[in-house]
Amino acid sequence: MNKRYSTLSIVAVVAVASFLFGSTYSNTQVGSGNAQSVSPATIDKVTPQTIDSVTAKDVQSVGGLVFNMVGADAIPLDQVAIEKANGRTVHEITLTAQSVKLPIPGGQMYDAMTFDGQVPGPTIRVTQGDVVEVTLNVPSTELTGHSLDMHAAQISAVPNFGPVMPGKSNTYAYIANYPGAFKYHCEGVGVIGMDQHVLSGMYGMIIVDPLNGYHKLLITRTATQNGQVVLNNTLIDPAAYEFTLQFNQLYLNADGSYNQAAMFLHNTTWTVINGKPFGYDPVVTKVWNNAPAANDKAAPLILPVGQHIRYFVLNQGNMPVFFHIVGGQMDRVTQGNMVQAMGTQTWDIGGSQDAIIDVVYDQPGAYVIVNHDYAAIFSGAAAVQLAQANPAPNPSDAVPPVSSVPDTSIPQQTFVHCECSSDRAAQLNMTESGNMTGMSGQ
Ligand SMILES: [Cu+2]
Repeated sequence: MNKRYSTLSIVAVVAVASFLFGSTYSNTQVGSGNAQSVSPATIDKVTPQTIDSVTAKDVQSVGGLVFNMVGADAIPLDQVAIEKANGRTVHEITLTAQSVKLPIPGGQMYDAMTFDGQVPGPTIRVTQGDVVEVTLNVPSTELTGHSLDMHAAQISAVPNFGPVMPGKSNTYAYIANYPGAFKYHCEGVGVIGMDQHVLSGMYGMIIVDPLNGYHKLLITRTATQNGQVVLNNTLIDPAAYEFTLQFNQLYLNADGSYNQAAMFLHNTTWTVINGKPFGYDPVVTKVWNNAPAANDKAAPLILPVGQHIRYFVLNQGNMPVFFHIVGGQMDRVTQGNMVQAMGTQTWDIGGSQDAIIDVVYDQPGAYVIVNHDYAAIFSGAAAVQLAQANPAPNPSDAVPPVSSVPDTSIPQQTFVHCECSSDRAAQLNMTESGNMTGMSGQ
């Protein structure tokens, strides 16, 4: 079985790699050799408009698929200063690839690949229309190359997301035109090894806030009036207590190395939220009780009752997330700049998809966030939240940097909590205001 999967993976990787990085483009004729196929001619009959498809000629006219042109929203590096002078904010972000050992429950360690020694990588926060100039450093001590694919960019994958070998770095810049909570991740080396790198920890989130801020939140409850039940609609201010929740899986061999055969079977070893299985559950599983490092101990999220809570949720993994809050409902779900639902129980979030979820908790108590897939819940996708009258410090890896858009973020006190190396934990401990600078501990 292992051989079958590795053969399949090699074929798939070569196919994708040859598409992305091959030096020639060969046009495959649509419909050849298959009478049932739809040819361009038959499509023309059912669609009156002219089909302006990408042809080999089109691709060749821009130099083939290996080309050094920038995408529509890419900024040549020598124009970043011009954009700044024209009024755009420029964020210079540096991420460093680091392969480290990180803890899993039971006192074991696994072979993690990270940005900056932490899983997920640092959360980046910008505003719609800002320039993101990002540099990936790969130290010479790394045993493999890495890369950086940012989903907030509309930019040519080649060469921007291409391999950065040990001892090298790569910089590119783009304008973040759409708001959302976008994935960034390593693509391995020319997509080879991408699964291993992402599922071992090389992923993170970049929040792009809407230029004009978030809308007020309409919440619907009921009341009684003159002996009748009436709707009680309230508009809540956009300013919110904010949390990030990134779902993923770990597929591991007994020695903590990556298990690709398990990945192909979706045979999860651990399901993680913000890098840790049960990292916000000190109550039920207690799997982190004996962790030696303070930043590894499980801690619940603390929510103020009756206040606007905003979750930035991102599925970084290999399986769907059925996002559900035990005891809660989602007052609003936003995806792709559109409100998708108001007052719903569970929201499906596919691979590399995000959702911005707004909730007001009316009563104090325990509300547990889960991926409502039982295999996911019982392998780590459960986060305890306590709603209480007074806000309290929250785990830093669940709190994003404060937005620079007015009336958006309510600043929170945090303490260092992370799936991270001891060096990184010490660094975060020294940067007490790390979550106020546009780039948080996580
Ligand atoms: Cu990598």
